[in-house]
Amino acid sequence: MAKPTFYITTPIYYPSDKLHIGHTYCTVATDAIARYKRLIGCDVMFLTGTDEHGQKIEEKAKEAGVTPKQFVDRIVTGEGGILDLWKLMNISNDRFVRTTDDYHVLSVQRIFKKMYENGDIYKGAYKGKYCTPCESFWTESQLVDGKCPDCGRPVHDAEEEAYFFRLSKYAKPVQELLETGTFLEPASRVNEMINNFIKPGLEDLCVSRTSFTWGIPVDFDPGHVVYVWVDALSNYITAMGYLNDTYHDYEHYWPAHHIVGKEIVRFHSIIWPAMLMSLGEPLPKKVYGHGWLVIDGGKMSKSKGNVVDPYLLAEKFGVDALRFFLLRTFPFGSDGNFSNELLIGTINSDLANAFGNLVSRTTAMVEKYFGGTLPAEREAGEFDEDLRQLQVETVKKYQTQMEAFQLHLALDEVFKLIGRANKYIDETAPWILAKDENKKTRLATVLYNLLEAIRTSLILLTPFMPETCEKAFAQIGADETARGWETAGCYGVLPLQVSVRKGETLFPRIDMAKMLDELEKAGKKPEAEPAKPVLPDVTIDQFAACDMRVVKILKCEAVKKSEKLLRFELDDGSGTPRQILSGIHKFYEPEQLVGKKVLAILNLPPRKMMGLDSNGMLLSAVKESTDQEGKKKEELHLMIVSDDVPVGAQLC
Ligand code: ME8
Repeated sequence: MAKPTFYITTPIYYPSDKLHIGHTYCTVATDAIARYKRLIGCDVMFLTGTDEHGQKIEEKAKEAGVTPKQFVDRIVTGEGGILDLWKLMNISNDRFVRTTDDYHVLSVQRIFKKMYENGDIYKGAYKGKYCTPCESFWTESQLVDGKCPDCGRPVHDAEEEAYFFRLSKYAKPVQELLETGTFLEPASRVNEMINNFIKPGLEDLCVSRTSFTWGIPVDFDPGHVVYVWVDALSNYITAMGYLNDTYHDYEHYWPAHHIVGKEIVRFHSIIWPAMLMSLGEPLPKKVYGHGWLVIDGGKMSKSKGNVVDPYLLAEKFGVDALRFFLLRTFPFGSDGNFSNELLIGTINSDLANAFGNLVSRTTAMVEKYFGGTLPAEREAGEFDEDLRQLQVETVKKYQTQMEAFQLHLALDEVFKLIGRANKYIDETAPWILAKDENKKTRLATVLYNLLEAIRTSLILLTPFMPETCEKAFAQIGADETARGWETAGCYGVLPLQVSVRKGETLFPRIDMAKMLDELEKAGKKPEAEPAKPVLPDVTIDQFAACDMRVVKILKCEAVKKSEKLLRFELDDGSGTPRQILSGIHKFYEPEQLVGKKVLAILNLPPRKMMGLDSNGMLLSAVKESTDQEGKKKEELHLMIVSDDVPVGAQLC
């Protein structure tokens, strides 16, 4: 029989900056649901990705002196970028969509055209307040004291030609969809959408822009780019092959379950279904609006400087402990106040004490009393049935909660079982049974029952802590056949003469005060380096002996097999191109530099690097800093000179 399909998505994140713990929270939650669905036997498609167009990215790239594509590439695929973060966090996405991918661009153009051709997109005029120096449109409500919110200068009434989507036409069917009660969850968000957006009247939506270019062009009207939300929302179907030939899974997987933060529920539960209605396509199965992680009640944001770095936490606590903490602590639909104390406290109480201890005590007793392998004989006793019963119930309750995306409640159930198993140890007191030769069979039964309770817990914890559960399964002697969903809650799955392997401590206890101190140090911004003392005097003749000139970069390429080196061909004014090698690849891509004029010293003795001659040296300013671990870092900035300065001009 074909497996049931299950398609789940995260928002596609903006690569305008490094992602923080809030993004990690959403992706880890979605990952746990995807892993759970695979575990119970579904054919899962898990999609995440990046939303790479729009004015903000265009501006950030400009500030950084690179093209928008170079800018997003660095954040998405560069070292320590988004792909690296998901790899680190053990995210099991099946596909990754970037809105700059060719197939997506093509599909979005076709989607836009389809809605235009069926009369749902029309050309009109966008009226607003315009700030000429910023080249930006604002609505009345965005103005600050009637002035541009960015630069504070006066604005004037202006109009620009734009395309509009007939969102108003879909108000009624969208309201009906919201009222089904199953489409948008948690239920509280339904009223919010209806009262705040639908009831006041849905206005048609402006879906094209002409004020910037970093977007998907409207192919039948160049000069207009598609509104970034129309572009972004479409990812959920373009990445399955809707209106393109790159993928062919649209019929198979669509519709999806969308996991999104509460601030973008409006786009997903009003605009997105209206777009799909216009396209005549099936509507999403569910939109789930999760809460925010906040710090002292306020949302994390780069501009507030209060973001929490997932890399740092994963490094200090381990990936699984971090994944677990995020999903165990905060009810998925509500906001949660993040703090390092809470994180350490949860790891210590749930993972080190309750869970880790159960595994280590049980395996240690099997080793101590039976040399690691249990004998086959059994003798039932008091408390056994109670523990066994709870396993069966836990699996059922866990499943109900997981199906409702109530991840913290699902974990509550598992921890009730873990707590019950720890209590069973106290009730049966294996150390007393061990003192009596006649009670060895009973002792073996107690330990076997504990191993079975642990085995069930591990199956249920796998979606949350995949790596740890793998290790713990090995420690309790559970092979592949004893790890499957169908065996959760069953009794007698482990071999009667099961052998355990006491391994590393799964979660060592953390010293709260010491760790808080470490985190504080690591999180502190590196202090400005003191200025270096000026070097001893040189004579004017010594200075004049250095032949430093303006050179133009004719060619620039990476040196094979070298991470650092770039090879430059330079016009130094002599008529013969000069070759110089420079170790600045970490800071510049070759295509950024071609055509630029820079400073070089030409009369240093030639040097060979990676078998190539370097005849001089490009001059750079060195920015020294200390990173979070206290390591010294150097950043090089080439001395780029204005284009007006002629090639060959000497420094004097
Ligand atoms: O909105 N707590 O991208 P984005 C919890 N590109 N979750 C948080 C969070 C926090 N403090 N901060 C961010 C966009 N998130 C659009 C989406 S989808 C077609 C386009 C999570 O980079 C949360 O899931 O701003 C939120 O909705 C998402 O990151 C926003 O990411």
